[in-house]
Amino acid sequence: MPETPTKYRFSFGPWNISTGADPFGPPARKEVPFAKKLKAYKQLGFDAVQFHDDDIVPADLDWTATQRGVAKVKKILDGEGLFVEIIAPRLWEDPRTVDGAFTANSPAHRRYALDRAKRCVDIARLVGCRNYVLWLAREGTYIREAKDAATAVGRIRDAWNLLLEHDPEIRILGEAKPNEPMDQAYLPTVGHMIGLCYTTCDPARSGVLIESAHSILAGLDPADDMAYALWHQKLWSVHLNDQNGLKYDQDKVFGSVDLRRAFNQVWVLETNGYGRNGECVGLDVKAMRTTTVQDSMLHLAHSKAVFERLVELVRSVDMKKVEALRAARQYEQLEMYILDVLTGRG
Ligand code: XUL
Ligand code: MN
Repeated sequence: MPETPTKYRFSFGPWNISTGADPFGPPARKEVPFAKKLKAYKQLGFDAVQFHDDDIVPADLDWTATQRGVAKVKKILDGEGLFVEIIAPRLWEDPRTVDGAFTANSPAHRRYALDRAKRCVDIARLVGCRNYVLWLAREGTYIREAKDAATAVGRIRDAWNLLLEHDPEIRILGEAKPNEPMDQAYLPTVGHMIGLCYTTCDPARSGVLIESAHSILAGLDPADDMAYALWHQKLWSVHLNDQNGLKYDQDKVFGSVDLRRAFNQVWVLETNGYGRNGECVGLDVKAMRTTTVQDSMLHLAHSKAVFERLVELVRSVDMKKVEALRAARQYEQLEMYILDVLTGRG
């Protein structure tokens, strides 16, 4: 356990304040204007913003207009006292990424993806952000025979290298997700991502962002995934949220489905010093479709509050007692002790 308590810093992305649209229905609330979203960060007690490239400026602007657009947003951020924690190229909406981005079968479409990804590195530099996230949304297949999977993995690694070479200061964080939108992703788990990191031209600048729901969708425990990445010193950001079983990606309030699973994530982060090298606690959560626009930021405030309460609980754990129970292999008693902690009797 760290000697002086970690002062956690929190982040989220503007997409986390949404209209409630889903694949079966149009927006259910009015769009909150961008400037109002940026104003909300400090009001909600957050420190940093997570962006996609086109959250900042439209993807089709020329470089001069891009620089101008980025400078405008940077000025607002500076005025609000916010910094950019991560930036990610949105490589899944353009018609040229329908068949994947780096792994598309069309060479022209792969070129588009590489150019757009490089431009996003340049935007990261302009906003003073070193953390570049690759969520490889469409790098997978609907049918296995559509692509050669080995070639696809190589293409992802080549793109990763190209980005590292494009800017000697950028760090790339792979965000693994096993499915959705694809049936099957080429790099479905944190383990796959970390394996790839070691094959890049600069493993020291190659790491991961772990999203709780993505680990759960892969049938894995997010706390164990986090521990694995922490051991490799490659956990550079997180997207905390919750997920009720193996279904569509839900992005529920952190801890709202399984409080003990959330407690274990906080335990692993806290006891391994996460946040002490500037890492943020990112939240990738979505308000329910039924939520009104007035309440459309509560899920962020609630997720942060749950995290902070769980930090308090983790800090209250009597580690001597835990160690004694571990040594005596008294796991029944250990489990009850944890349940006591979680139910306010620890
Ligand atoms: C998708 C997801 C994305 C990434 C950022 O499931 O989590 O929002 O976090 O591109
Ligand atoms: Mn995410």
